[in-house]
Amino acid sequence: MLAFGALPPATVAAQPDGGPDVVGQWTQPFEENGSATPRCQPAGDGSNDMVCKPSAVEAAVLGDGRVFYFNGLESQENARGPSPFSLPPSSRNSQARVLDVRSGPPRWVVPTPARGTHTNPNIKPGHQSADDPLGAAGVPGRPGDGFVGSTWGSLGGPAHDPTSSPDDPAQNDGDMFCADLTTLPDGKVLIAGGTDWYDEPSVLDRHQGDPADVGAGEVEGLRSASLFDPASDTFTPAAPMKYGRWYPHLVIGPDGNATTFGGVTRLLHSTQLGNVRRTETYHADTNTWEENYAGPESENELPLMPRMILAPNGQFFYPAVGQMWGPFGQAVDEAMMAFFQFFDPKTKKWSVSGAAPLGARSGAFVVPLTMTPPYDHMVVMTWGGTLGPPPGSWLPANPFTTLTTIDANGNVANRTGADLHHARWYSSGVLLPDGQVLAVGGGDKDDVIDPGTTIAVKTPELYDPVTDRWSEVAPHSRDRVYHNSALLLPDMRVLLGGNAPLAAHYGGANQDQGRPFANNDNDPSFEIWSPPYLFRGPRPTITGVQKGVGYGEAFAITTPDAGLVDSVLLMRTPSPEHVADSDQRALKLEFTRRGATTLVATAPPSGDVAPPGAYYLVVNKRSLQGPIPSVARMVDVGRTDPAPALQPFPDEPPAPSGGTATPDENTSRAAAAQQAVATVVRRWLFEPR
Ligand SMILES: [Cu+2]
Repeated sequence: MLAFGALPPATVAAQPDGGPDVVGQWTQPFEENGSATPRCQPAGDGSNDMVCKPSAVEAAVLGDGRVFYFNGLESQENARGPSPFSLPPSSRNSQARVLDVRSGPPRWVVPTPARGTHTNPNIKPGHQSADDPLGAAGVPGRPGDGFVGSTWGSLGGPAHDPTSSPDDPAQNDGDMFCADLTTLPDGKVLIAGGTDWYDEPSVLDRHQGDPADVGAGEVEGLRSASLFDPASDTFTPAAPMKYGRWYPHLVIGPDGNATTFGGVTRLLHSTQLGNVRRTETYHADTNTWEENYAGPESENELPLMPRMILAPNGQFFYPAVGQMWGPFGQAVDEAMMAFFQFFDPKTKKWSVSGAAPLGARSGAFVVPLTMTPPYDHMVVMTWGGTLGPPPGSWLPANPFTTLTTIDANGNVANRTGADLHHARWYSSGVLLPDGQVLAVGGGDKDDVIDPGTTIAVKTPELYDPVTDRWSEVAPHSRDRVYHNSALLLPDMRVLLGGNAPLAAHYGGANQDQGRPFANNDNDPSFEIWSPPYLFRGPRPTITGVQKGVGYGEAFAITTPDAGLVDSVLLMRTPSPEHVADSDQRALKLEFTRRGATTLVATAPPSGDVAPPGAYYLVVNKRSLQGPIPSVARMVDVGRTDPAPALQPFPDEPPAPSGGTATPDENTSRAAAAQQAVATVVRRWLFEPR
């Protein structure tokens, strides 16, 4: 018999046992200008539209310790009908913000311009979809655009540029949503790719004075690239890429240049039967993109947002993970997405290194564990997501963990790790200074299949690579499912933000559909987690270190805690987007003690293991309960600079957050209760008694 009175309380998982020294501690949620400021306000442009506080869909820690972020699905709340038809005319370009939690209450800066500087270079003034009948009819594009364009080109067919969207309202022609971002060695944030929303064909359009919007939605992958300069909080346009890319991925290479992988030129009415097949590398010194092409082996079929990682052999590793949606994002030759592969930036060619143990995974998180000297191998950890190439995402989320070792010769070996306590799709991951890994956020199934039916997983888990165990930690309070982001702050706390779901069931305005469906609101709030290591006693301090270290350079770190320090780390500043952070990495350094207050550490040997750019320098102090990290100093790797390194956060205690957030009407409680009933019924029916 079912005892409804005995149902578990509101959250999906109960509070795990233990004090903050075991499960850590979360701040209250806080959002831009607090709960006293309405979350959404009239756009003030004569339309009936609202403009809401942006939600952190993509984020990056800046060199001064502030956090840059921008949202996605901006103005979805203004959609007036089913989103496939009303999203393109109603959506707007995403908005960026800079969040400062270094001291005192959180503060925000609105960059100039708030929407960035993306523009669609493909738009021709006055252009209508009927003006490009070949493109609209799906005539093959250029080689590299996708499977069709490359195949057609190899047969000698003439090239056609298939992506020239109509000149519709400009409010959403340069959306940074679905771009990727990474931090360049000079500290600027590169944002490449993105979205131009339009109707294809554009039959009726409210913005043109028509009574309704009629036409099927389309997103064009933008060629646009922009740079955000933290010194002035301004955007400037960068040279556009050759290929339009929606959901590409950027990774910094051994020389500090960013290479973009994959993405699609048109998502919904795909004319290419696949994604962009060539990579491009951005050269910041000349503001140019170089197409990496040296023959057919330079092309490959990758899923959307392929989780590329720079491996210790100096090549980019594809871990068989991306966003493998159904019914979109599939490709004729998508079987290749289930294989581990390398892209060699020197030869510009791909090679296959074998089948991934669980095949292709969608919406899984991938992070390399802390590397140790002599950095001759890397262990890449992957968890959760759904299995299979498109439409593998129709399957429920899985709890599986795999550990893939890649050595300096490119040999790849696999082992299985412990299962998560909670299967999760679209979880974020944060590598911590004690070597443990936090899996946080996500939902119990792919939220793109039927938005509003996914139950948020609110209990994060901590993985210990030494014991191969996941343990639950304190739950956060808000749903963080589709488009969440998590990152390590320079004070070694974890910032969690974002939730920008699609409208429930692809319906109209993006708001709660009410019970029995899960919470489906955009959430611009953040929460900050203090990990257990911050409750183990006084933290060590770094009183001085130089601002830049060259490869292999021995450098001094002054600290009154030198005698107690048992590890010195460099951790690359994070830049997560769409639950991927390809540049996230940590390296333990060799070091010796010189007197009571000085450590002499050796910088990593090369860009293959530590690509140039900004890193957190952290020292860990021994304690009986485990390591206690210092607050980070910001150190540039790859170039010597004797000036003192900045420490953006005070030593102790962690800077307070102290902000407030609009309460959310959380129908996930009802949805979770329903799910609990289903679980009880399933057990009662199927489990042996
Ligand atoms: Cu997305």
